[in-house]
Amino acid sequence: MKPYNTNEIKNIALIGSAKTGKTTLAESILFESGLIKRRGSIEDKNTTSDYREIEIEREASVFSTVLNVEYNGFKLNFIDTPGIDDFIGEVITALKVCDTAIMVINSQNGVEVGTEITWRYVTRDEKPAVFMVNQLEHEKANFDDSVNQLKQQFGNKVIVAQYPVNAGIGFDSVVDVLKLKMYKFPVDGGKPEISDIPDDEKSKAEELRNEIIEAAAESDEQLMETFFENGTLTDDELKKGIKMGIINRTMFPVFCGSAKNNQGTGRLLEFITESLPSPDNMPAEKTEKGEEIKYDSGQPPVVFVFKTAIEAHLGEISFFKVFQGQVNEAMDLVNSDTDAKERFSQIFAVAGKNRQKVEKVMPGDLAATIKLKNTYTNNTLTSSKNQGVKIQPIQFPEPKFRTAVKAKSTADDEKLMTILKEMNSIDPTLKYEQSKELKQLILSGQGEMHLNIAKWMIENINKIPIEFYPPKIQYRETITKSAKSTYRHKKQSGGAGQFGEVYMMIEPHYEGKPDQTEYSIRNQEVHELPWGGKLVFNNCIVGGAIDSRFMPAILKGIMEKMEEGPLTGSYARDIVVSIYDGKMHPVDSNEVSFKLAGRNAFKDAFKNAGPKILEPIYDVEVLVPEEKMGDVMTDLQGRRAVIMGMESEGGYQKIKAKVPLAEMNRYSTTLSSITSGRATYGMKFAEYQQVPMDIQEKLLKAYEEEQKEEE
Ligand SMILES: Nc1nc2c(ncn2[C@@H]2O[C@H](COP(=O)(O)OP(=O)(O)OP(=O)(O)O)[C@@H](O)[C@H]2O)c(=O)[nH]1
Ligand SMILES: [Mg+2]
Repeated sequence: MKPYNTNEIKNIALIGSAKTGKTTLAESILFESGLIKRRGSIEDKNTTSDYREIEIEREASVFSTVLNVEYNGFKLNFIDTPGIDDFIGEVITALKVCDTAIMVINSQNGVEVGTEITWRYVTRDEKPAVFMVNQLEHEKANFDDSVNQLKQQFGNKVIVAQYPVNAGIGFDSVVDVLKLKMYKFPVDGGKPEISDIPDDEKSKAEELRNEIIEAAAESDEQLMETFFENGTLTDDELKKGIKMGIINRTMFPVFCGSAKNNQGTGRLLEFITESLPSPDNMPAEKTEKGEEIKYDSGQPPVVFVFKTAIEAHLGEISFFKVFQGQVNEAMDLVNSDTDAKERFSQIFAVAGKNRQKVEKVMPGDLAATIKLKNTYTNNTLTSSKNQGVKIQPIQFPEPKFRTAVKAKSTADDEKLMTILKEMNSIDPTLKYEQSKELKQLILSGQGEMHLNIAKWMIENINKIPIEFYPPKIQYRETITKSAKSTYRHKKQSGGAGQFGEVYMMIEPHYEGKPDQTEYSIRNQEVHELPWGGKLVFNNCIVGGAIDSRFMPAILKGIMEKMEEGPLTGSYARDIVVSIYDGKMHPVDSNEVSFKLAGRNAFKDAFKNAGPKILEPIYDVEVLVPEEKMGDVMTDLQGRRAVIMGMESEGGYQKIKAKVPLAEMNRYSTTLSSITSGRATYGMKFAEYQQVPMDIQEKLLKAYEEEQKEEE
């Protein structure tokens, strides 16, 4: 394939709710542009985009797929993204490197929660967008309802560029408001018959055309003047206005058709080449330092890896966007993040599993290379002249579903870790952590389906049987009142003895707490604990009752017990310890003795200081359609949630709540089942709070049982 210049390139993300027809539309696009000779379908499990085993099995997209086509002298790069909320990371990635989003709408359902969710990222990233109202040949298709919902949800910038004349069974015609023509498609799609608009559609078409002309005029002052002078715009002026309106996001045009029957795809492609922005029409990408990188082909290369994947018979493949300079085959670049030297030995233009070799990639274009040694998603590669430049990384969402995982056979443990590492480099929203605290391997991601699909791949592709089991909660322990204790450690068993005695007072710590005044503090150390919270350690010894060289040993003993809290073995936090007296033995006192005395004194005092178990609380935000709100609230209340607020957002309610992590188990699944998949949520760690008394009792009992079992 020949290299395309920046102004001959369009990068487009196909996004939308699940099963709206993105992959089917992509298939029609590939067909229309001549890249494939036969259109595959989801049902026949042979689309270009959903070609991975898991996608064929599930008949749904799981990964995003980069697809490029050449059309009317342009190179169009599409990224077909999965619609299921669990794979939102793929949408976020696609929007990072694309200049326009095509939001596919299923005309049977109009705006769906997936539309809403993905739109939030379109807004966040300030991307131009076009709507494609799909599935118009379906008996339940309702174009007008869909458009009304789009306008209601996203405002009057949503503007009709095409509408169907006969949506539903037998659909074959649309009126194109821009061309002021009717397009009549053959039943199985392809080249339309273009004719004048029938008389009974004329007034509607003209009304809509006036709307679009006005919107186009508003995108530019000069056009506005022309419009006022002449009362209309010429075709060229209209085109210019639409392009500007799209770039400035003052206009979101609506197209329509049937991806399944390839009705409307050709005209959509034509519109893309005429009116969607090229990379250099859009604001420049920024580096981590905030400097602009402007698609300049004369500068040394800056290349951003936005996706990595493993392909059968090929190994690791890295997808990249050139933000500056030209990238040639066999070029050596340096990774700004890992310092690795990498050779782009072969470069490909990719369309799903099809690859074409290219020799040169110009700025703004997307391509792929293989066999990079030490380069991952979000890395920037540069020539040595540009060394150190890093493109702002893709911001992935926090995980919201977790499970503990283990290999069924311990012999596979190490292999499992390697696989998880590889999976994380392909999908950064899939995270894993060997938790020292919980003694579990924790896998987390965007939902139960996300993790189940990971499990499927580990078991079916890597052939390692694994097991999911309930993850433990990172409880903490603390105290609620002050208490004192003394502990004497004494051992006399021939030879050198051991002796250390410690008098200790402990109190709860909180920010701004005044120091205790009962004993004067000679020295204070504030320790930030690695697991959160603090330990304040006061030396209040007078008259040398304990030599100061033993203080670190006492502290060490306390720390040991804090690491394995006295109640349930969880980490303890937010405690002030004052050592106010003690005794030494001239011969037998040593560090070990004081460590043990400190540890046991702490344990005793802790038990009398109103000890409490703390649990992690998360800020949870649920986005739910109005009519499902009651059910979601009832469910949340059953999860000990404290509702912090509610606001409406379009036709949705946003519920903000604080919910204990222990109650969020399988939330994505429950939420999905009580709302028929129409809600979504996000969660983020907020704080630790005391658990209610009854739950504390239960946890203490469970710990006791566990200890007994271990004995
Ligand atoms: N009737 C009708 N069905 C369609 C059309 N486009 C897609 N479908 C069907 O809708 C289902 C989902 O199509 P996909 O192309 O996989 O939709 P998607 O948006 O890529 O789905 P995900 O990637 O899973 O989010 C399949 O059964 C398709 O055959 C259409 O224009 N009309
Ligand atoms: Mg798909």
